[in-house]
Amino acid sequence: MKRIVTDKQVVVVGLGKTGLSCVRYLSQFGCQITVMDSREVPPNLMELRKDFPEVPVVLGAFDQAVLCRADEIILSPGVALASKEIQVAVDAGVRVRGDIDLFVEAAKAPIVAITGSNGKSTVTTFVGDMAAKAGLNVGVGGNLGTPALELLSADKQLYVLELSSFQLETIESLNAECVVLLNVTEDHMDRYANKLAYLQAKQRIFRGAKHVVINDDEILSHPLATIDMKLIHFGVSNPDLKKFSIIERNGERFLSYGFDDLLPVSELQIKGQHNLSNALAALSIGYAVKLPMSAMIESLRAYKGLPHRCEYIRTIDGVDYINDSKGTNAGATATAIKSLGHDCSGKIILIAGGDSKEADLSLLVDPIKEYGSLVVLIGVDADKLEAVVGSVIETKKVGSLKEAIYVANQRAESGDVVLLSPACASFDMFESYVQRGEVFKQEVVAL
Ligand code: UMA
Ligand code: ADP
Repeated sequence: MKRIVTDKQVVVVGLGKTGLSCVRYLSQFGCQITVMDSREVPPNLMELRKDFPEVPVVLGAFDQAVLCRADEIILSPGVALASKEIQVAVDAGVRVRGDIDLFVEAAKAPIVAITGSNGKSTVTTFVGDMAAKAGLNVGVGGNLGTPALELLSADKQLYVLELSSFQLETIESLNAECVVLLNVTEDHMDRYANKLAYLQAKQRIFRGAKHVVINDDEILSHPLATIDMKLIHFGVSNPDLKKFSIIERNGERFLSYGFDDLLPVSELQIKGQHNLSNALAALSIGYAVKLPMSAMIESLRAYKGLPHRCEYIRTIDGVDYINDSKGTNAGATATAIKSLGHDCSGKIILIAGGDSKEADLSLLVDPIKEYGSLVVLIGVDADKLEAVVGSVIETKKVGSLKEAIYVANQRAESGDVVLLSPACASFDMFESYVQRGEVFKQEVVAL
C-alpha cells in the first residue's frame, strides 16, 4: 500500500504497550508522529527506534510546546486526561483521544465492551471463550493485555474488550453492540478526585451502546439514561422473567434464564458466588450478541478461570493455599474472603498489603471479622491496613511475601485457608500482580 504523507501532527503520549500499538497503527496513514514519555527509558524505546527510526521521541518530561502544537494527542491509559500538561493542550484546542477511540473508528466487526471494578478479565475471557466455541473468529484484549489496535483484522467477526476507567476517560462514543458495567467499588483513588469521578469515567462505556447488560445486584451498573438501548438483566438473586439468574430446586442450584434451568451450578469449574455473577454476566452478553446457547453451555462447563484469581495452589495438612494476587482493591479482596470463608470449615489467614492507591479499605472490616483469624501484612501500606482492621483481628507485619507465607503456615490449622489477596497494587515490591502471584506459588510449592 502506498502511504499518503499528510501534515497532520499526532503526539502519542506514553511508550508502553498502548503507545507502541498506536504508532504502528498511525504509521499506516502517513501522519507526522511524535512520541513522548515522562520516563527517561520507557519500556518500548528499543523497539520503537528499531521499527520507526524516523519517529522523534521526547523523553524525561512532557514538552508543553510540542503538545500544544499538535493536531491530536493520543493518550496512553497510564497518563491521566486531567494531567496538567494535557489539560493545557486541551485548553489550546488540541483534540485528545486514546487507542480505543482509534480502534472504534477502524473496527468493522461488532464490539463487546466490559468494565467494572472487579471481574472484568474473567468475564472478558469467558465471553471470548463462548464466542470461539460458537465458531466465531473473535479478538479478545484491551486492558486484559493485548492492546485493542493489535486485534484489528478484516476477518474478525467479533471483538471482546476489557476496558479500564483509564481507557474510558477519552471515549467519545464506543458504539458497541453490547456493554456491561459489572460493579463499582473504590479503586484508583490516586488518579481520581473521588469515587464519583471514577464512576463517571466508567459510565462512558454506555455511550452509543445497542445492548446494555445490567447487574441487578449492583445499583451502579445502570446507565443514567437508556434511550434506544436494549437492556438484558442478570443477578444471582431474585430470578425473574427474561433475567439470567440462579434458581434453587430440590436443594440443587441452577443457572437459569427466566424460570428455565440452563445448567447445574455444580457443573461449573469456577467457584464462589462472585464467579456465579461473572458466569451470568457472560451468558447475558452472549445472549445479546446472539451466540448459540449450546456453545455457551459448553463453555460454562469447561471454563477454568484465570491464574492469580482465587487460584488453588495446594493443600498442606488440610490447609488450602489460594493465590488471589489479582485482588488489587478492597472490593476484590472482600469478595474473595467472603467467597472462600463461606465455603471452608475453618478460618481465613489473609496475606494483604502493598500500594493501596489511596483507597478507602473499610470494605475489608466486616468480612475479615466474620471469616478471618489473622492478617499478615506486607508492603508500603501495611500500617494503613493495620489501622483499618487491627481492632477486629490479630495482625502481624512482616518484611517479605516469603516471610508472610512462613507465618501463615505456622499458624494455620486443618480446615483453614491461607489466602494471598492483597487489596493493593503490587508495584512497591513486585513488577506486577503476576510476579507477586508467581512468587507466592513458588514459595507455597517449596513449603
Ligand atoms: N507514562 C508517562 N507518564 C505518566 C504515566 C505513564 O510517560 O505519567 C508512560 C510510562 O512511562 C510508560 C507508558 O506511559 O512508558 C506506559 O503506558 P501505560 O501506563 O498506559 O501502560 P501500557 O503498557 O500502555 O498498558 C496499558 C494498560 N496500563 C494501564 O492502564 C496502567 C494495561 O493495563 C493494558 O493491559 C494495556 O494498556 C493494553 O491495553 C494494565 C493495568 O494495570 C494491566 N491496568 C489497570 C488495572 O487493571 O487496574 C487500569
Ligand atoms: P479485573 O479484571 O476487574 O481486575 P478479575 O476477573 O481479574 O477482575 O478478578 C480479579 C479479582 O477480583 C478476583 O481475583 C476476585 O478476588 C475479584 N472478583 C472477581 N470477580 C468479581 C466480581 N464479580 N465481584 C467482585 N469481585 C470479583
